[in-house]
Amino acid sequence: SRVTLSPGAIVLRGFALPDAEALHAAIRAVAAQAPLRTMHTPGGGTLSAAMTNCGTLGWVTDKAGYRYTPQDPLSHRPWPPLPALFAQVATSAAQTAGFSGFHPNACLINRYEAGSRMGLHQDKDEKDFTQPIVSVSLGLPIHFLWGGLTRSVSPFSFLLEHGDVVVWGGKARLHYHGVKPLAAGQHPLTGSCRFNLTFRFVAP
Ligand code: MD3
Ligand code: FE
Repeated sequence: SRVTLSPGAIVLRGFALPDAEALHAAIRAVAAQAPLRTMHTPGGGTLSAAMTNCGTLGWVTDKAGYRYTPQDPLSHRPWPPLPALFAQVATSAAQTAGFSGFHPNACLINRYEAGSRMGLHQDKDEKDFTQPIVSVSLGLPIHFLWGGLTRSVSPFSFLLEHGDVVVWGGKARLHYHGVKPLAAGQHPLTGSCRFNLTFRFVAP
């Protein structure tokens, strides 16, 4: 099904289900080259989701701040290339949601374990906000929080499940969002975790 969450935010329920096993295998292959790791915020906090990247640019945070880098700071090597399947799924989801010509160059992989969460934030490190963001959920379900263009708008919660893809463009691109702590569980494909793939076009 194709549901509009708010103008510009289109939920494609189950869109990635046919590719879920292959996507999971590709995540493992990327993580074998660029391990999932815990990152730190400039303020001294620690993110509870483990992260890695593929594509020409990867999102990182540490004492120096949030940014996109061409190299993995752990290995000083380029991030692994975007698997062909990742690009296909992201481009076809964007097209289905009405955004043709989306060609992401960055994919952030988030791994949530029981208790991992992500506080309300905006994605604004990309510089180019004309392109949508595509997110793919795999594994355990999580309650996603969808706010407004300012922090003062109370978010509402929405369940994101295995195989769901959401395309966030236009007005939705700069909305505050986050996820509630992951509830413990077991998923046949991913075990005790949830993976989220976030595809972006980041201006070089
Ligand atoms: C709405 N990730 O990595 S996915 C992130 O579940 C992030 O891992 C969450 O927020 C996760 O930045 C949420 C859905 C999502 C991703 C990016 C967005 C929603 C978005 C960008 C703009 C608006
Ligand atoms: Fe985000």
